[in-house]
This record gives sequence, structure tokens and C-alpha cells, in this order.
Amino acid sequence: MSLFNTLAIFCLDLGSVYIKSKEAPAKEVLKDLVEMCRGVQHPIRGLFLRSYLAQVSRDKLPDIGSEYERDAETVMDAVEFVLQNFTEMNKLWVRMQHQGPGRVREKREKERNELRDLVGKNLHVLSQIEGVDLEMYKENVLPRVLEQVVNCKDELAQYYLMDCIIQVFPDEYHLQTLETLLGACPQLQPTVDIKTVLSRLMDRLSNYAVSSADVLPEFLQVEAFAKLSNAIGKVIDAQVDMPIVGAISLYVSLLTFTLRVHPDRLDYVDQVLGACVKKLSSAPKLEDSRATKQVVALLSAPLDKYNDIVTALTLSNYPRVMDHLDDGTNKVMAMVIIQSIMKNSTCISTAEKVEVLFELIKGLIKDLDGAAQDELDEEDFKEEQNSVARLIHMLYNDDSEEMLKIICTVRKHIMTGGPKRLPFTVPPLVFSALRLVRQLQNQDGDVAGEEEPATPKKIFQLLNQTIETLLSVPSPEMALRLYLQCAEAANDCDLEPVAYEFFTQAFMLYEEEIADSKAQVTAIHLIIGTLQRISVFGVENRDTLTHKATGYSARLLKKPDQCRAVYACSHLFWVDDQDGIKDGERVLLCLKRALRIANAAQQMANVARGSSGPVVLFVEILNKYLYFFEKGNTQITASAIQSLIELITSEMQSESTTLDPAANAFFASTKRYIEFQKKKGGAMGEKYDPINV
Ligand SMILES: *[C@@H]1O[C@H](CO)[C@@H](O)[C@H](O)[C@H]1NC(C)=O
Ligand SMILES: CC(=O)N[C@H]1CO[C@H](CO)[C@@H](O)[C@@H]1O
Ligand SMILES: CC(=O)N[C@H]1CO[C@H](CO)[C@@H](O)[C@@H]1O
Repeated sequence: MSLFNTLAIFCLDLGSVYIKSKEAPAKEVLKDLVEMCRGVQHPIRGLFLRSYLAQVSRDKLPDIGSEYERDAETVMDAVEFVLQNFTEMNKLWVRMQHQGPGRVREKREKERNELRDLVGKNLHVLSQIEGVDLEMYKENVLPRVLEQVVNCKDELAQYYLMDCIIQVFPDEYHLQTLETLLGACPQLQPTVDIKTVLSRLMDRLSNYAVSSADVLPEFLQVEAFAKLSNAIGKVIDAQVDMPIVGAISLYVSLLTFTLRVHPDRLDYVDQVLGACVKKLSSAPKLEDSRATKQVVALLSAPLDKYNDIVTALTLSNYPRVMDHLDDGTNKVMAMVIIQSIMKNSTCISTAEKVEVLFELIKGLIKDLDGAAQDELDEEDFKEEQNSVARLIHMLYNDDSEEMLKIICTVRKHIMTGGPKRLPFTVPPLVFSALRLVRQLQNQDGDVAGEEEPATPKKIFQLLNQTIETLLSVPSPEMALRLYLQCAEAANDCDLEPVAYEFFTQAFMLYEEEIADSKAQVTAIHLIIGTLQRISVFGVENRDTLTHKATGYSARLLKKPDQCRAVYACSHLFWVDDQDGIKDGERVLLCLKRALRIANAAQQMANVARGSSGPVVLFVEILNKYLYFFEKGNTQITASAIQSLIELITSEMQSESTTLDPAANAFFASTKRYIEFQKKKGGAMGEKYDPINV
């Protein structure tokens, strides 16, 4: 250290000892000390000296109640002293930036950064002086400090000092001086990172707001939201070069503040979104990815807060912000919305809200204009559409009229989705409508006074038209399944003609659209299963449909498939809980036909490979025999069962039969079952008695 500095520090130490001795008023001594420091023009030396001065004199500052207080000395002196010297130090600090040749800017900034706390310490000291009450802070301290901050016109100093002010003084002071503090913001250099400063201020204030219930009225009284909102608008206007991401981050901070401090004020939330729309509208479509991220944060915040999309749906500016997103981000946001609904199990219960919701997620519902279709990832697409499908189940109202409106609204939107989306979105819509049908089927009579009440008939008509759209996709297998679901529901509503129409359409699809043999097998079993459960058909309609079903079963491509479908048809003629449908003879005809097909399959296999065919088919048919035998179908006799068992036994022992462990096991357990029934005795035991295994 230079001789000069050593001397200066010695003088300062002397001064501080002098104050302690109370021989002269502290004020006078401090004054002299500061005067002495003023003589030092070298910035860094000056800074150090002043910092040292602040340190040694801190506990000697005249403060209210301090032991150095004299009549003549007021808190004002102390404040004045610190403020003065804050000003001087700041000037020196700023001057450093322009000092010395040949120094690179970054290096200087680095040095300055290291020294900044020497300047900031003054503000800290001010905040520690007990006598600095709100009144004094408001009237004197803050305006003077801000004046210095604004006038120094130094980017680094302005950013650092604003932040310092916010951090060192108490929250209630900020709240009560918001206008003054915020008023300085638009006057700062355009390059100052004001958004960080403001967001820290809002962070502090919102922490303060939630710290106790008592302070909220204070926020309302000083109109904190309006002031912050206003200041942010001014800053954005003043800093014309601020990138859009900066402006949006400011709105994100303001929104965070609003959601924390005034969660009940949706109008405030909407106002922030509206301001953001205004900013976004001034520029072409958002392309900056960081700005996009901020917009997503902005839109996600209300969802996270309210955990309830229904609230967000009431914000008129919400969809307008979304419109400014690029298509990809729009989709991401739509997914966030759906996830929020799923997470909270939120029920969207009016057609009006459904309309708004679908407008919000339209990026998932249809191809947006000009969207790049080709680069669509298959997996992502599926996930998106599955989400939409899940969403459809969350749209629900107990009131059937409103529910029908919801269904019509959803239908209107998903119909615009095009062939790739329909197979995902039509089924949930159909099941949602069928749920309504089930609900109406238990209500009796028409709803009085309604012009056009929701009736099952009307809904079936709508369903008919909806499922039809799958044919153009084409997705005939899906359409067939859905027609059958509708037929069953129509059955439960006692609407025979409707059920018959749906069946007719299912058969038409089967004949004309389903060509793949595996798909045919699945389809025919679905048809048989559904038809078996339907009770509404009169004899004639039923005959027509069962006739078709057995006919198509016998015409399947592969023998084993034929055989299984034909024996399944036996159930169409014998329905346990329907007295009208117990035609033992036709059951037997089906089973015999199945046996002939199994036989033919066996022979074909022998010719082709010199080995056995599927013996297991015989075992399966045997099980059908046993079923109807037990159900009391007199056409199925013990002797017929006996001969079938013998046939299978000889087939299995035949030399050409290759070992099929599964068939063997199946047969063995079937035989065990028969023995078990015999041993158990009773009526069933007697019935089984003549059969030997
Ligand atoms: C469905 O619509 C078609 C005409 O597109 C019609 O032929 C058929 O009868 C309708 N089905 C029902 C169940 O209304
Ligand atoms: C250098 C400097 O600003 N000195 C001031 C320190 O405080 C006294 C008392 O308020 C002023 O009179 C000095 O001008
Ligand atoms: C399941 C669940 O989290 N439900 C919440 C959804 O949001 C509403 C509104 O905020 C809450 O009331 C529910 O408890």
C-alpha cells in the first residue's frame, strides 16, 4: 500500500477514536473525514478509503438512541453523511469505467464488479439506520438514491444499484413507494436488464403478500397491480430495442405476481394476457424459441395455479395468446392443457366451454393452415390423438340436453380432423353418446316442455352418421365394431328396427369392405357374440341375421376358422336366458356341420403333409356337446358324446397323428371333468352315468 493510503487510514482511525472519545460532535468529525477523502482523486484508492471510512464510522454514526447522539445531531446527519458518501463512491466507481488507456472493456467491467459491494455497502448502512423510517425513506432517501442511479447513466451501476435497493430495504417500504421506484425504471439506460430487476421486485412483493393475511389490503390500497402493470408497459415502450423475449418475461413475472397476490382476480390475469397479445401482435409470428418458451410459461401459469382448465376457459385473451404460437408449440400447449384436465380429472360440463376448449386445442384437432404435414412423427401423432380421445371422456354433463349439445359440439370439431384422426376420435365420441343413450333408456317418457328432447332415436341417427365417416378413412373394421355396439344399445332401448339397421350395416361392411381373412375371423365372432346377446328381434329378423351369420361362418377361408365359427353359431339357437330361443335341433345341426368341417380339415392335412390335422378341433366340439347336454338340449345324447370321445381317442392313437400336447391335455381334462360329474352324483351325475371315458 502506498504511503499515502497508510497515512489516510491512520487519519481515519484517529478520527474514529476521536468520535469515541466524544470530545467533539461526531457529525463534525465525520464531516472532516469525508472532506479528507474527497482529496483523493484516484478512483480505486478513493474507493478503498471511503469503504474503510464507512466501515470504521458505521458504529459511530449518530442514530436515534445511539450513545453518540447529541442534541445537535440528528438522524438526518447520519443519513446525509452516508448519502453523500454513497454519491461520491458511486461517482468514483462509474469513473473507473472510463479510466486508463489500453484497457479492454470486459476487463474493466470485471474489476468493477469486484468493487461493487463497496458502493452497495452504503445502501446497506442506510437500511440499518434505525431512524430511517418509511417517511424519511419516502421523502428523502429513495428520491436521492434514485436520482444518483438515474443520473450516473452507467449500465452496470444502474442494474446493480436498483437490485441493491430492492434487496436491502424492507418490503413495506417498496410497497409504499412503488410509484417512485417504478418511475425510475423507464429512465434507465436501454441496455439495463430491467426485467430481472423488476421480476426480483415482484418476487419480493409476492412473498411479502403471502407472508401474512394482514398485508393484502395494503396491496389493494396502493393499487400495486395497476402500478406494476403500468410500469412494465412504460419500460417496454421506452426500451424499443428490448427483444420480444424480454417483454414476455416481464409479463410472465407480472402474471406470477398476480396469481400469487390476487388469485381471485381473473380480470387481472386476463389483463396481463391481453397486454402480451398486444405486444405479440406488433411483431410477425413468433419465431424466437426462447420467447416461445416464455409464452408457454405464461399460458401454463394459470393452469398450474388453478389446476382447473375451466377457469382458464373464461380468460378471453388466453386463446388469443395461443394464436401467436407456431404450430408445433401450439400443439405442445394443447397437450399441456389436456394433461392439466386429466391430472385434475376436471369435468368440462357445458357445450359452451367445450367450444372454447376445442378452439384452444385446435392444433391437435385438425391440420392447421400451412402446417407441414410430412414431418409428422408417427409416435407423437398417436400420442396426441390418444390424448384427444381421453379428453373426450372428460366432457360430461348429467343433464341429457346439455350432454347432447356437448356431443354435437365435439362431433362438429372432430369431423374436421381428416382421415388420420377419425379412427382415434370417433370411437370415444361414439361411446360417450352411447353412455347418454344408456342414461336415457332408464328414463321414462318424454321430457315435458322441451322442443326437441334428447331421445335415443335421435342419438342413434347421429351415431349412424358419425360412424359412417370411418368408411371413407377407410376403417371398416372399426366401423363394424361400433355398429355392433350401437345395435346392442338399441336392443337395450327396445328399438328393434334401429338394431336391425345397425346389424344390416355391419353385415354390409363384412361383405364389401373386410377382405383380410384374419379380420374376417375377428369380425364374424364379434357379429355372432353380439347377435347372441340381442333379444329384441322378432323371429323373422332373427332368422335372417342368424342365417347370414352361419352362412358367412362356413365360408371363411381356413377350415379351422370355419369350424370354430360354425360351432360358435350354435349359441345363436340356444340362449340360456331367453325361453323363445331354444332350438335344439339347429344347435345339433351346427355342431354336426362343425364336425364335418373338422373332419375335412383332418383329411386335408393328411393329404398335404401325411400328418394329422387339428385334433384339437374335435375336443373343442366335444366341449360344446357337453355344454348343451348339461343345458338340457335333448338333441344332444349321451351316446353321441360317447362316440365323439371314441373318435377322438382313436384319432389320437392313430399312427399319422403327430403329438399335440395341448390337445392331449385338453382332452384329458375334459375326460376328468366327465368323471368328476359322474362321481359327484345327483341329477347331473345320473345324466353322465352312461358315458364311459
Ligand atoms: C344409417 O344411415 C344410412 C344411410 O346413410 C341408412 O341407410 C341406415 O338405415 C341408417 N341406419 C340407422 C340405424 O339409422
Ligand atoms: C465528500 C462528501 O460528499 N462529503 C460530504 C460528507 O458529508 C458532509 C455532511 O453532510 C458534507 O458536508 C460533505 O460535503
Ligand atoms: C382431483 C383434483 O385435483 N381436483 C381439483 C381440481 O381443481 C379444482 C379447482 O381448483 C379443485 O377444487 C379440485 O379439488
